[in-house]
Amino acid sequence: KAITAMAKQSVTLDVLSYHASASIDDAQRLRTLRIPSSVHFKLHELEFDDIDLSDEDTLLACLRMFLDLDFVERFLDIDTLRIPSSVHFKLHELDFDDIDLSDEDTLLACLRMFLDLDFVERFLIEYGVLCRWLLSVKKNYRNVTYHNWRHAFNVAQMMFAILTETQWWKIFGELECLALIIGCLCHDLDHRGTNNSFQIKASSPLAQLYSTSTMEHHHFDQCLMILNSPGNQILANLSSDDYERVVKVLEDAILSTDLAVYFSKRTAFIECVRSERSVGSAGSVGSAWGECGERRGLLRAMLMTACDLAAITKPWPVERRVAALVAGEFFRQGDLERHNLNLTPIDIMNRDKEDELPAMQVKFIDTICLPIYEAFAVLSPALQPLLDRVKSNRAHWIDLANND
Ligand code: 5BB
Ligand code: ZN
Repeated sequence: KAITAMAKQSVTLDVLSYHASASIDDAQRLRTLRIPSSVHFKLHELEFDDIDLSDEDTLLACLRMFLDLDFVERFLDIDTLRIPSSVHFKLHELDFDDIDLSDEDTLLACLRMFLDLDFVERFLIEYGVLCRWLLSVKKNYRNVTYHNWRHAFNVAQMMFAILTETQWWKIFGELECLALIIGCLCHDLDHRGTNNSFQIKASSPLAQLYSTSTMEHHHFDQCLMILNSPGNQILANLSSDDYERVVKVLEDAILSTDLAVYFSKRTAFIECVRSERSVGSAGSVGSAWGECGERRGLLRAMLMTACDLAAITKPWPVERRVAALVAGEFFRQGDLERHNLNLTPIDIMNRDKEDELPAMQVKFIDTICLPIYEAFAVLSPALQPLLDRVKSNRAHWIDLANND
């Protein structure tokens, strides 16, 4: 018996001795390397040859496969990183551009917004939960050309900049500000790069579920789903009254990003702006906007649209770049309509009408953008630069429209 036991043990030891464990240092070094794309490594090619790859390359190529198959989360360590200041990220600036930020930077910048608006302390948000929630939100955006995580991040940054530069955060209070920032980050969750009318034409399951504001209802659903997921519950420590209030404001905010909702509220909003003149540059809570729940609701809805469309207020090189992304997504929907639905796409989604893009932007500015930024410039002098840049971009698009 004793001999059998000893034999067994030695077999076990023998087997174990063949397990080599990598050094922590090697793993740490691998972590710091940039992982080239699958195209760089030719990982998709059947006639792939490893001969030119170093051993380290083969490890990086394996990491690339895990990442591209969505098996791993790259940023699991963000809760251990130092968060640079809002000044470092230029988060207060209305002409902010995300182009030089890495994906990790965008996550850190979001953490910075939550910290600076005092949400973490005020609502007792567990830091690890906040980090996981942000990662989940980012992961639930798709790889479409415009309605992706970068768009959501830019919309949230614009909300942060407006709330802080106008001091309107004092009008809304922490609860509504929290709902607005969460709303911006979540407002296009799981966007497929196709609009509401496409869902209806394709009789997609989403259109069968929601006949109006189809995508926006879905974005809100996705938002609630993440907020309720284990380990992601950033609202867990709110009282049930506060929780319900945040979710209601959040629903309003996300549904307000439907252009149809914007048109239905705009007239009333502009009428309020005319009669009131000024929110008060210090955002005095005694003003009609602070005290009247209905007006505050209108202002929140218009803020969502102003932030959603803010690419049109950016310096010309940024606006030009983003407009190309919007056009790319529209054209892709047009292609889908042609090939999958056998329809002729409308001009804005028709690749053959690419030349008319500048004229379309002018129409977009005149009918949708100018009225809202004009009203905002009346409400706060701090927002005048938004209006000025819309006008200057309009002149650029007019130029392009005439030069062909
Ligand atoms: C906008 C409303 N849509 C239902 C039909 C098309 N119009 S549009 O004629 O004003 C128009 C807008 C036409 C072309 C456009 O882009 C061509 C590149 C745009 C446009 N839309 N241009 C932009 O720079 C941006 Br940003 C956008 C916004 C795209 C997202 C639409 C959802 C808005 C939710 C508030
Ligand atoms: Zn959007």
